[in-house]
Amino acid sequence: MTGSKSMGIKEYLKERAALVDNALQKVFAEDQSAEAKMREAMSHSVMAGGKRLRPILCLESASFFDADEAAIMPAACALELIHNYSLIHDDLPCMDDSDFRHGKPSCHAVFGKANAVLAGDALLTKAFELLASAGADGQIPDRCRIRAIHEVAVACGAGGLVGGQVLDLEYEGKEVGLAEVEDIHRKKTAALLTASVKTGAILAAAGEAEVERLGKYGYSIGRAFQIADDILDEVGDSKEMGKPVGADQHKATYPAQIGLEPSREKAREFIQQAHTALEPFGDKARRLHDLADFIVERTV
Ligand code: GRG
Repeated sequence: MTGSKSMGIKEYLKERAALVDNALQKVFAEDQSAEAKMREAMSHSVMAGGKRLRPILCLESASFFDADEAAIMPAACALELIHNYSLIHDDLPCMDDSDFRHGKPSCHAVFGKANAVLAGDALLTKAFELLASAGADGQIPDRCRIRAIHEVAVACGAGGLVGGQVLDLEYEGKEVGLAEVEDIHRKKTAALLTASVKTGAILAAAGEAEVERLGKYGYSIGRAFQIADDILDEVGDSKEMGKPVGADQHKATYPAQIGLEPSREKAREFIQQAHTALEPFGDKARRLHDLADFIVERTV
């Protein structure tokens, strides 16, 4: 569980990310049936770094309902594997064509394109294996696990993450409006972040109204997160971020639509909505409040 309550958000995120890293290492170490090269390609990408925001959100929302963290952890890891599958595929030459991710050569640059496609496929599949195993020894009711699997599947599919990527590629270099940009953001980014927050609550057997409220929080931070990401692509430091900046110049982005300062204002509006969604949870939501603020203030 989280250490000192006085810890700042950056220390908290570092501590939680280390905990998730540990669990992810175990996932790969224990998967003896995985073909050796695939395991190497999968862990190369997943263990290369990253903020681990999706698992941290999942664990944090589960903690509102006194869930056993060990039972939730496989689901938290699953969300990070899905995120990494999407990054591996996004970096492929047929998509965003990027040779670097998290300051290291991307998966296809090391293992080749075909293995990178397969490593992404295997991570997505492994994620659902982990989700199906979370608390399956009786700690989590089957109905909660099935609902969580459904929630994540919908968020990842053609109406969510994959759909967002399709639009992102389709609109590249085209004149589109703000509505199209918002559609990309909802699907490509907010869907998985929303599902991450909801999954923790669902597995912890939270009530419907609480799940929905946390979903609103996840959606709002997801929208703010992608606007912040668009802004960082214009003004961020590529060394600090571990990936090239300016890569979105031909993309449909918020700053391209409305300019930098109005984009910052819009992100702050979403963060305010996130804070409002958390109000009924009182003190126990402190970390999620801090996380929301971190999302618009981050530099990586
Ligand atoms: C290929 C199905 C498929 C989807 C690709 C993830 C993605 C969709 C594209 C990558 C580029 C991008 C801007 C995605 C939006 C989501 C996002 C901002 C991802 C980066 O998330 P962070 O900052 O990642 O949480 P790390 O792991 O670096 O902390």
